[in-house]
Formats: sequence, structure tokens, C-alpha cells
Amino acid sequence: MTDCLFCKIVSGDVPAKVVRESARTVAFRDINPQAPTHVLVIPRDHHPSVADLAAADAGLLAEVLSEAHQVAVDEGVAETGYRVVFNTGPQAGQTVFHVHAHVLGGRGLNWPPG
Ligand code: DGP
Repeated sequence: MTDCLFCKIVSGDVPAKVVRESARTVAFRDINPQAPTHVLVIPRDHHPSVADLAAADAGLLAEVLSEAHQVAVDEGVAETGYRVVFNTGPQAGQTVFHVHAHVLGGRGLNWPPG
């Protein structure tokens, strides 16, 4: 999609601090980190939300989750604990409508989230 911020990160038109890539996914640091580790994992293909991705390509969703875990391993937070979050829809705080998994770690994380 020409009008999508994260599609522009995939294409390289918008710069990002990429930490990990696969044939079908890209992982990059969040511009406004909420924890010492805050990385976003996205599919290269455009899907607006995790619900859309689950319906269109469950295998790609599984790959996004696998990459999220590998990010946690690479960042050294897999042992202590980390959180994977898909904000889905405006009331949940989704602001970018290209599905992304937030990988958060490196500090204690409260529950329930705000
Ligand atoms: P969400 O609110 O769940 O849709 O998360 C969107 C995230 O995207 C938010 O944590 C901030 C991040 N973000 C927004 N614009 C940019 C950008 O241009 N670059 C990077 N790296 N992250 C961005």
C-alpha cells in the first residue's frame, strides 16, 4: 500500500532501526520505546490487523510470532520474560493499520495493562 507507514519501512522509503529480517517479515525498533526492549515485528505484506492476517495467512502469522520470540532471544530477554502484544482496533490503541507485534521486555511489566 502506497499510503502505509510500515509498508514504507519495508520498502526502505522510511528509515528504521532494523534488528532482524526474514523473507516475509521485518523487525525494527519502536520509535517511542515503552521498555528497554521494544521491537515491532511486521509481515512485509500489508494486512491491517492481526485479525485480517489470521484470516488471510495463518502461516505468516505464525512466522511473525516465531520472529517475535527470536527477537526476545537476540535481545537477551527471553529468559527473564517478555510480552508480545497486538493492539487491534482504535479502542485497543492501534494507531498504525499494518499489523505489528510489539515485543516488550527488559523491565517488569504490569498486569493488567493500561
Ligand atoms: P500501535 O499503537 O499498536 O498501532 O503501535 C504503533 C507503534 O508504531 C507505536 O508504538 C509507535 C510506532 N511508530 C509509529 N511511527 C513509527 C515510525 O515512523 N518508526 C518506527 N520505528 N516506529 C513508529
